[in-house]
Amino acid sequence: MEKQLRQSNYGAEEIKVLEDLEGVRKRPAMYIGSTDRGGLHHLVWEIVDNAIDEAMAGYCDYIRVVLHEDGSVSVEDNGRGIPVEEHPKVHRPTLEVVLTKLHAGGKFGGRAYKVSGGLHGVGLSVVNALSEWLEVTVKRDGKVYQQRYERGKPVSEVTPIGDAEGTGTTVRFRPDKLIFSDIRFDYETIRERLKELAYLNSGVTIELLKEGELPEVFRFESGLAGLLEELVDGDTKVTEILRFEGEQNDVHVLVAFSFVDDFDEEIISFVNSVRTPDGGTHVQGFRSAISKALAEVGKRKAMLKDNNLTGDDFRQGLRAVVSVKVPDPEFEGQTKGKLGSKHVRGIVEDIVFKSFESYLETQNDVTRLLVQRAITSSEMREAFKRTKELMKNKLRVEAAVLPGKLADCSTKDIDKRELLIVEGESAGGSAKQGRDRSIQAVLPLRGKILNVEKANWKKVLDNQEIQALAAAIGTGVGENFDLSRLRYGKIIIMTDADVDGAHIRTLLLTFFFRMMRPLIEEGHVYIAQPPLYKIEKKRGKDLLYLYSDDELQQYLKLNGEEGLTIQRYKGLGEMNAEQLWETTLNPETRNLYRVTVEDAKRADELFSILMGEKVEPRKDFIFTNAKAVKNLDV
Ligand code: TTJ
Repeated sequence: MEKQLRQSNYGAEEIKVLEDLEGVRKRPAMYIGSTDRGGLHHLVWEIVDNAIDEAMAGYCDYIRVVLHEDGSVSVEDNGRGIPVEEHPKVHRPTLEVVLTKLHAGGKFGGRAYKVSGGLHGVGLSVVNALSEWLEVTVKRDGKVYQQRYERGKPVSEVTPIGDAEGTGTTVRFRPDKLIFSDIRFDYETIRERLKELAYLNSGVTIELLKEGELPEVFRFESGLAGLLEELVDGDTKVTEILRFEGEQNDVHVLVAFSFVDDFDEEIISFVNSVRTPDGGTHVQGFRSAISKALAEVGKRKAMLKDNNLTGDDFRQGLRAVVSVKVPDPEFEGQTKGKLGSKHVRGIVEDIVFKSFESYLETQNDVTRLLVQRAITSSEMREAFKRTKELMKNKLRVEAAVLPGKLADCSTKDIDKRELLIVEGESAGGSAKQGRDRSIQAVLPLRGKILNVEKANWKKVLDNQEIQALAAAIGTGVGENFDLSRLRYGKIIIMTDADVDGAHIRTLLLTFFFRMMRPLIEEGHVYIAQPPLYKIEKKRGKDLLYLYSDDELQQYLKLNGEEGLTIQRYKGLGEMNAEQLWETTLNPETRNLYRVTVEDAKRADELFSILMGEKVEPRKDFIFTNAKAVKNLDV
C-alpha cells in the first residue's frame, strides 16, 4: 500500500524536490548567506523561529534547545506538532513536504500563521538539505511520529514509534561537514539570541543546555522593557521606561523606550521577533512619532517657540526597542536586514504618536526636560557648525593669529608652558608682572565675558574672548580638536572668589567639557587657588594668607583678633604682583587643583540650567544651588 502510494506519486513534484535539494547543496550561500559559522547558526535560527512562530500563534509556551555531544543540536517545543497527515495535493505526509519542499508557498503549505519570522525564513528544507542528518519527532493525536533524513533525503517513512502525552515538535540535526568550514556551534551566540527571543515573547520559557549539563532558563515577564533595561544599563536615565502597544490592520506594535543622559540615539528593532539591524519602515515611523509628539506638545505648552529644531534634536539620548508583528513582511537590502513594507510606517507612527502625545500632555516636567534638551542640542549643532567654519578660517596655531591680549611665555617645552586665564584687566596686569615669563603666559578675559544666564552656545562661540582663548590653546575645538597642537601643558583658570568668578569658571569648564574634552580627560586643566584672606599683624611685619573661611576661623580661635588687620580679597586685582606670585603663581609653593571630568560634567549641568530658556526653573535652581555653584571652588 505504502509502496503503491509512493510510486503513484513519483512524478513531477518529487523530481522537482530532488533538484531543489541539489541546488541548495550546490549554492548554500545563496540561501544562508555563507558557509562559515554565521551560516551555520542560521540553521539554528531557522528551526527556532519555527517554534517561536508556534508560540506567537499562541499554541506554545516552552522551547528547549540542546547542544548535543555528537555535534548535533535539537530544538523542541510544546506546540501543536507539525501535521503528519497526507498533504492534499502532494499526497505525502505534510511533515515530509515541509521538510523537503523549497519555499513551500505560505509556510507549511498554507497560511497557518498570521505572522511568521520573515528574515531567516529560508525554509526548513534548506536546513535539511545542509544537514548530514536530521531527525524530526512529532507528538500529535496521542502518538509519537518520527522520520529521518540524510542530506535532505528521507531515509525512513513518517513512522509512529509510540504513545504520546501532550503535543509538540522536536527537530534534531547535525550540519554537514561537506558544506560548512566549521560545524561547531557557539554556545554564547545561541544564548544571546534565545535570551532576546525570551524578552520578545514574554511568557515563553526558553531553555538552553549542553547535553548532560544543567539548563539555563530564560523567561521574562517584563518583555521589551526588560530588554531595554539591558540596553540602558549603566546610563543615567532622564525619564522612566515607557511602553506602548497597539494594533492596526493586523500589524501589532510594541515599543519600549526611555531617554538617557547622552547625545546619540540607539534603537534596536524587530519584525516578527527577528532583528532588523538596518531598521526600516517601523523604525522610521517610531522616530518620527517621538519627535512629532515632543514638538507638538512642547509648542502647545509654550515650552517651545519656532526654534530651529530637527527630529534628531528631539531624540538625543533616546534608547528604544521597537518590535512589530507583520503578516508577510517585505525586507530590503543586501542582507535583508531592513523592513520595506510601506504601510507599517504609518501604523507605527500613529500608535506611538497618540500614546506618547497623551502621556506628555499629563507630564509637564518630563516634557519640559525633553524639550529643553532638544533646544540645547540644536544650539550645540549650530555652534559646532559655526565653530568648524571659524576654526577653518580664523583660528590657527600660528603666532600670527594669536590674540593680541595674550602675553606669551618663552619656553618651547609644552609640558612646562602654562596658560593663566585671568579675569579682568587689573588682575591681568598683576599676573603679567608677577609671573615667571619663561613658563607662564597670561590671557586676560574682559571683566564679564558673557552674561552666563543669558548665554547660549551660539553666543559663547561668537564671543571674542572665547575665540581668543581657543586660539591661544591652539588645539581647535569640537570635531577638529587635535591634542598634538596643544600650546600649553597646563591651562590654569584664575577667576575671582565671587559669584561672577564662579560663573565664568562654570562657563569655561563647560566650554572645555563640550568643545575640548580631551584637555580635561588628559588632565591639562587646572583651577588656581588664590588666598581668600590676608592677615597683617599690626606690630611686626608678618603677613599671612589664608585660603578658606575654615582656615580663618581656626586661626582666630587660636590667636584671637587682637592687633590684626584682616583683608578679604574680592579679586585677584587687589593683590600686587609680588603677592600674586607668592600666593598663587609660584610653582614651588602654590596649590593647584586639577579639574576632573566629573567636575566639568557638573559645571556642564549647571550651565545648561543657567542658560536655560525658562526663567523660573533657573531662578529656583540658582537659589537652591548657590552652594553648588560655590562648591565648584573645590
Ligand atoms: C501548523 O499548523 C497546524 C498545527 O501545527 C502547526 C505547526 O507546524 N506547528 C509547529 C511547528 N509547531 N512547532 C513547529 C516546529 C517546531 C520546531 C522545534 C521545529 C520546527 C521545524 C517546527
